[in-house]
Amino acid sequence: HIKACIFDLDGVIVDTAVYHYKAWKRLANELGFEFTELDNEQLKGVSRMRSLEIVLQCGGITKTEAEQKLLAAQKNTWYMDMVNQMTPAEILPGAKEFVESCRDAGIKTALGSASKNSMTILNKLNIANLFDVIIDGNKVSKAKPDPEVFLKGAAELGIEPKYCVVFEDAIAGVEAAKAGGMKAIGIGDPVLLHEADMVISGLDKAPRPPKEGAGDWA
Ligand code: B16
Ligand code: MG
Repeated sequence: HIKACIFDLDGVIVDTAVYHYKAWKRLANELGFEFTELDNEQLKGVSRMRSLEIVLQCGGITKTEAEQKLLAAQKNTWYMDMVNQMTPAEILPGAKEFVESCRDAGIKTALGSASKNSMTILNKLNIANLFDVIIDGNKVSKAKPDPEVFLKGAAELGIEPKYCVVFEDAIAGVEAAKAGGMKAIGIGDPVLLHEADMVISGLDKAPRPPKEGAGDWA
């Protein structure tokens, strides 16, 4: 019996990966090397500082910790310039409707994202009020695949993990949900996300929960 749905942000509710990619590519190019869309796949669901480490590895470059902080801040400035241009039209198909249908069915909703910019993004999309609880990169100390982000979401909602379903597009995110004792619905490639209980192409394809009191959700 499902009592709460926890949603990842990038790749589930909105596709900010394209903006992350443009900003990381610009950083790489200024440092004198190429960064491809395929390289960018490795950054999905990964924290900002870990992403930078991967980018620098792609260029075979090492930087001091102080330099890394500056580079990550520079990337984030470019990224936020793009985020600030976002509109609600960029919400992924069916995402808003699905979260609303959960709420109509009496199911609690939470956001569980690695992004420290989650609040800004949700506000640009006008959907911050769709989530009962928001856990973002500012509230966690351990990155996915550690289950901390989702366990905090469940705890703040007051729902036991076994009654929670997590919607995730990243392998590390699916692993985090399973490690937390939750159900996981993967969004994307069934081969990559084989640890999920079910994989769909997007929230427009998610089975709608029944209206409150109308019985159980398959
Ligand atoms: P920020 P998610 C993740 O979001 C992104 O997938 C990942 O590419 C990004 O590096 C991470 O957020 C941190 O983002 O730099 O904004 O703090 O998928 O967990 O919603
Ligand atoms: Mg994601």
